Amino acid sequence: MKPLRKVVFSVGSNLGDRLANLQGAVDAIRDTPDVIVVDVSSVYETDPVAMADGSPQFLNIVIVGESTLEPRTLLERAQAIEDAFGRERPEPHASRTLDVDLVMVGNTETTQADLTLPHPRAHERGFVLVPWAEIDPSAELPGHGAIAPLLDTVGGEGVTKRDDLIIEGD
Ligand code: PH2
Ligand code: MG
Ligand code: MG
Repeated sequence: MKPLRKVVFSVGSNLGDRLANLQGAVDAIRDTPDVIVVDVSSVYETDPVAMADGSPQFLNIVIVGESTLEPRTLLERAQAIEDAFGRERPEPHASRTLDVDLVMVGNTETTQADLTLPHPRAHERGFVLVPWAEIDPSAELPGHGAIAPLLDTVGGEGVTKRDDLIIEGD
């Protein structure tokens, strides 16, 4: 039996129909064999971090699931979902229709050219920690410990819950 690992995705969009793009990502992750979606956060409107001045606001969510898939397979799936939603990659910090990032996969700690786990900046990003803490307050990020004190340090500034924007369930 392959191990069932916890997997956490951070999903963001700041181009096009942002809510539809997030909904599409949730649906596509739910449709992935050997991935179980356990919980999806509320939708948050977030100030762009480390992007060009004047970049549009993001919508962000966090998805917590379980999977027997290897981290690399999950990465490939995430990139295929981005591509399906018209993601273009003109430069690293360009605005994007859809960004699907792997935040953590079980206790995997790895640094490869195209895959670092846990995600190297998740622990310092309010747009990851706020939605994640909403659905999984006792979560721990491998190498960083509990997310609650990380969130206390980072704070929730620039991260606003949008109760009017609903991601549909299965
Ligand atoms: N993603 C980035 C860079 N900056 N800012 C916000 N608010 N939300 C994101 O998802 C985001 C970002 C790189 O992927
Ligand atoms: Mg990202
Ligand atoms: Mg990404």
